[in-house]
Amino acid sequence: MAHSKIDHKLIHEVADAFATEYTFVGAVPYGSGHINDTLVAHYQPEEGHCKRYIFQRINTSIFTNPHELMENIQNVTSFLRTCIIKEGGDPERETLNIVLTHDGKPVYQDSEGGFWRVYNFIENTVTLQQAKTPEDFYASAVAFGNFQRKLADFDASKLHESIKNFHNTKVRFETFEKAVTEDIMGRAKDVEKEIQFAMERKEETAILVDMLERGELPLRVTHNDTKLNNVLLDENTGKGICVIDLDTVMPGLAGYDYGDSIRFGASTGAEDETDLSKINMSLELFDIYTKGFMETAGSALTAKEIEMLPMCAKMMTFECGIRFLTDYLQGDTYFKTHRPGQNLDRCRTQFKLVYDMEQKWDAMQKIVAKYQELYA
Ligand code: ADP
Ligand code: GN1
Ligand code: MG
Repeated sequence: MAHSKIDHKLIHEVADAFATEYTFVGAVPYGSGHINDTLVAHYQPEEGHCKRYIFQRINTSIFTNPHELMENIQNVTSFLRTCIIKEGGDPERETLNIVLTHDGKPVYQDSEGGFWRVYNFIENTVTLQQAKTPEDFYASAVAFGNFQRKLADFDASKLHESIKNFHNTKVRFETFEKAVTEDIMGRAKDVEKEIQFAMERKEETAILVDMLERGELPLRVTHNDTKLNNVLLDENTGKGICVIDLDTVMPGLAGYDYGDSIRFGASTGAEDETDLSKINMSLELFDIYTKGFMETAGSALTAKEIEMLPMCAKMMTFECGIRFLTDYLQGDTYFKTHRPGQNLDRCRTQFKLVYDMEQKWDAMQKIVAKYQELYA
């Protein structure tokens, strides 16, 4: 029942459960996340402007243990808070702050079975669906690089694995192959080209997973979902203020974070653009992100991790492409869609980006080597 319609009665029930300040006015849908139901809620003080909160109904088909999930987020945000204070930053703006329920819990189960959390709204920030300028993208690189640097001392054994095999591209590929074989919606015949594109790259899905298994790449605490709209940028200065969407903070490869950012942010078009002639991987954006990431996180990376960054960018993009295609074949049950065929459009942009990266491979490697020399 966790995915029922969110009506006024339900919103009021949620508002009543949390220890927020002031009088609840109302809440409306917010943001462009593909997973959770996000609302912005307004509260009126006796005088002055409204105070805002983020209400989020956790997608429990995907995050099946919301209690463990929120324990992760509590642990990570309180660790970050201590780091931020030590570094002289502002812990109210530079990390998510959880609002507890009246009985001191980080999550509330509503009368229909849905699980909710509330965060303070971080004001005077923006989230971008696409970099408006290379500087925006650079700012996100610095934010994600610093996030990874700060979490380097976080005890990974404290983390529950919120989604098993999240970036295990080999396992993702097996799931995709099963979806093709089962073809429950009868859609495989319409996407033969896409299926073939994926099949031709099957062997590459093992590269990173096998290196990790052989101990050639170290496991670190990573964010795992570093798209541009998961960082809040300061509205005035453009600086990366706060990394959000902490549901998938888990042990992973440093390159997963780097790669997923490139996948989304270095594209010259939207993730669901239907005109593929508009989709390319911009080397200018690739360069500036690599600069920001290497400046902040580069000195902590091994030479092998750095060498594999271009492969991580390609694999995160390919993996996302097969995930969108799998969801299309399975009837669009995982990612939120707003029109028919949207997951297929998303798959096609990812595959176009993979293709374009293959054409630009030497240049990508040269850029990474340039920043390795400067910052590692
Ligand atoms: P999803 O997991 O569905 O992607 P997110 O946690 O990324 O959900 O939230 C969706 C959007 O809501 C974000 O892209 C951002 O615009 C906005 N958002 C989330 N948390 C905050 C916050 N604390 N302050 C301001 N905006 C936020
Ligand atoms: C989802 O939650 P959101 O919208 O930030 C997805 C990511 C994908 C991304 C594709 C938990 O991210 O893994 O890369 O969509 N999150 C989850 O845009 O599956
Ligand atoms: Mg998000």
